[in-house]
Amino acid sequence: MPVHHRTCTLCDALCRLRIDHDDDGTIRRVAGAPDDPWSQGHICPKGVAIQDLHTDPDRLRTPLLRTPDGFVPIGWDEALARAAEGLAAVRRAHGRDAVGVYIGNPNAHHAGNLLGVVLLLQVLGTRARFSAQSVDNLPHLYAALHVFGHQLLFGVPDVDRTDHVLILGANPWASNGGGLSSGDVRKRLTGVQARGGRLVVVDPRRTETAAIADRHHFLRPGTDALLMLAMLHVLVAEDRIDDGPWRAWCTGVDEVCALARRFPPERVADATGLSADTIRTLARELSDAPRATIYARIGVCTQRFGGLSAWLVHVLHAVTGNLDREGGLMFPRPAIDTIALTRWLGARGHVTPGASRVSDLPGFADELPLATLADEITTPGAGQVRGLITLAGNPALSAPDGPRLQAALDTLDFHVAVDLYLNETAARAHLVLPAASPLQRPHYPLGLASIAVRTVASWSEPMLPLDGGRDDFDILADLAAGLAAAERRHGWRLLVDGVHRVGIRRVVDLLLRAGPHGRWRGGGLDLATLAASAHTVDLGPPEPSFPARLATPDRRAHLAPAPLVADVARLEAALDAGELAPPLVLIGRRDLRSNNSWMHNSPRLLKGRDRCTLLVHPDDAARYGVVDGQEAELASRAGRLRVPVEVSDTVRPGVVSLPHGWGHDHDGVRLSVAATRPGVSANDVTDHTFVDALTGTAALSGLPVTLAPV
Ligand SMILES: Nc1nc2c(c(=O)[nH]1)N[C@H]1C(S)=C(S)[C@@H](COP(=O)(O)OP(=O)(O)OC[C@H]3O[C@@H](n4cnc5c(=O)[nH]c(N)nc54)[C@H](O)[C@@H]3O)O[C@H]1N2
Ligand SMILES: Nc1nc2c(c(=O)[nH]1)N[C@H]1C(S)=C(S)[C@@H](COP(=O)(O)OP(=O)(O)OC[C@H]3O[C@@H](n4cnc5c(=O)[nH]c(N)nc54)[C@H](O)[C@@H]3O)O[C@H]1N2
Ligand code: SF4
Ligand SMILES: [Mo]
Repeated sequence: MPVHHRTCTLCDALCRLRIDHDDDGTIRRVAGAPDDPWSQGHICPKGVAIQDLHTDPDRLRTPLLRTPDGFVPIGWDEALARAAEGLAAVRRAHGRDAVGVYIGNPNAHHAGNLLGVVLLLQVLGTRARFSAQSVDNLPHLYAALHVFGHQLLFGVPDVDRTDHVLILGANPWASNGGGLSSGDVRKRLTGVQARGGRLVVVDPRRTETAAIADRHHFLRPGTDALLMLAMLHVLVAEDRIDDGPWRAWCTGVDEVCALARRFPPERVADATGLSADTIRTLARELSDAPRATIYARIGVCTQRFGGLSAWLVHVLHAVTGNLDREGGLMFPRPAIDTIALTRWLGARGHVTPGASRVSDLPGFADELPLATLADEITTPGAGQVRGLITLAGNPALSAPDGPRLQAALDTLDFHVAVDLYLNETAARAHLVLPAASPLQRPHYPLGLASIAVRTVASWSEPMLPLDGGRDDFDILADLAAGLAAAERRHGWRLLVDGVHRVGIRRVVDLLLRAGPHGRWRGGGLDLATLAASAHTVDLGPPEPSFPARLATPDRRAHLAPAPLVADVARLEAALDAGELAPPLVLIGRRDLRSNNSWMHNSPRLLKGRDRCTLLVHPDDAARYGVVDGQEAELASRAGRLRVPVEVSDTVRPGVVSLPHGWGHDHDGVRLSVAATRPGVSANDVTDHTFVDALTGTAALSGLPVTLAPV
């Protein structure tokens, strides 16, 4: 039986899949690749369900045009011509910035999308750029820019060589290591324990990860920055600031240590919900461990003090001697060095105060916060967004205050969606362009290889022919070329067509050859060597690279950047005003069998118990009069929803937890399996005004809510 090997594109883990199939392409079995040096046979239920994704009758196989009688299938030539005309017409009438773009999460998983998006953005030249970043890891990018001089220098916890991992706001048992590409993340983390090291989880919920950790502490949501300032206080007070070589290339140590003196553990104990003793222990462990690291993910990002938290993670690594050191926070240099490449292209990142027309939030790296998209669409004036391209995204469910954004989307003059499905966002579009399934396209993990715990590279050929959809790279290049032609910008059209003809294969080959392990630099790597390998090519562990790779003008890591230091006053004001401890707050949760707002149309993933439930602590259930298994009403300033309650002491009292990405009961959506168990969207209650004001990231976690029986 023929066997096809490829790297899974469904999450950050980069598992190598082994797909057994018939000569006609009928899939017999999807499994992990046991001989793969990287993922070593690991696969999760989503990886297996890549087959369902491919064979799903609801997966779009033809472009769709909205008509008064609903969507009708049309051919690709007509679809692309209509897209170019429609976008150009909006720009003719209202100016260049009137067409906005939203770049969804799956784009980060495909080299073809990343390259295609760059082409399209160049031709669009619009200020109205939005992406999932501002509901995700923007605080990490913001902190990396300020501390290390480049938005992508945010580092990877070196879990393979450490003795101690503090996990803050991440649940790798469900999420397979978001921002920590590691194949089998569970094996790598339990490996720390097997070596005699320790895993400590600080999370408002006793997660699946917390269940296997050596210790878990229930933190009050949104107080990580306070916790880390108090930990720094302990390190300073107990004279534990490391005296290693990092001091030669770090500035601002004294300033940040002086700042921490304002935060003795006793001052933050009530707000964080952790005793002063616990905070001291957390600090001492980090300092005592020979090698230690902090793995901080979405729970520290999508909250009101995400920027501060991301920054303090770097500070704690530095002052314990764990920055850019084996077993600490490492800064990988992948086979295609995206950091060097983006630096060369001048894309280190920058903050643009006043970028938004409709709020005080800053822009970052030429993007506006997703929390402002609805207002950008509905607020009249120069630059009002009247046309939109949504690329591999579902902001109708993924953005804060979903109903508000849905209503705004419905007012657009022209909206093109590029997706695998007629999802809740595409169902509101005028034109829908179907992307190829993951098994129909070539793949190089351009984005994710730079957050991997080892230097890895892999190539995947398309396994199956196209069946009506097209590779995103081709769609994006054709959209860009079509718009350039419609606007008579012939130079751009030639350039886009040129890059399109070169193609993703040759671009990846050139970048590999020029990369740190490439043929042109004395290494052996090019596309041919990768393509000849059935498995992931493992190029070893990351190596220390500072100060040489620091991208600040003075080649120093800045531990006390002015905007972050200044933002501590906002945190202190919230602490003193008692704002950090509302009676009841909402947090999210992820499940192994779900992927943000998609993969819910896979029968094998959807089966089993209901996963879209609200976890409520028994004390809160009694207090608010809600009952296990019955519906309750969850409300916030922004909205309300009804959801079944699951009483559980795995959440902290005063905290309720609801997963996001559900709510598949919208009109016009074509997700027939998901519609049988639609669930509700957590973003029906999240609030577009509840944000990290420093970075513009939506605070999806820690949102004040009320709860009542139905
Ligand atoms: N309340 C709350 N909201 C959240 C979060 C949370 O924790 N809580 N998490 C946030 C985070 S971290 C993220 S990343 C965002 C995600 O937000 P989005 O990126 O907007 O949404 P996804 O749900 O990932 O939807 C991805 C869409 O892309 C389509 N797709 C998949 N693969 C491809 C492909 O190869 N090509 C194309 N063209 N389309 C494809 C899928 O069908 C799906 O419709 O949600 C955010 N929203
Ligand atoms: N199965 C599956 N895997 C996924 C995804 C998916 O939807 N499903 N999504 C992918 C994406 S886009 C991303 S970004 C990653 C995210 O990967 P993770 O960051 O691991 O995401 P979560 O599993 O949501 O874990 C976040 C944790 O933060 C906790 N938390 C909430 N608020 C706070 C807080 O204020 N402080 C602290 N310390 N903790 C808090 C939550 O209780 C939760 O346990 O996962 C990726 N992998
Ligand atoms: S863990 Fe992620 S990469 Fe691995 S099989 Fe599951 S979805 Fe795919
Ligand atoms: Mo994400």
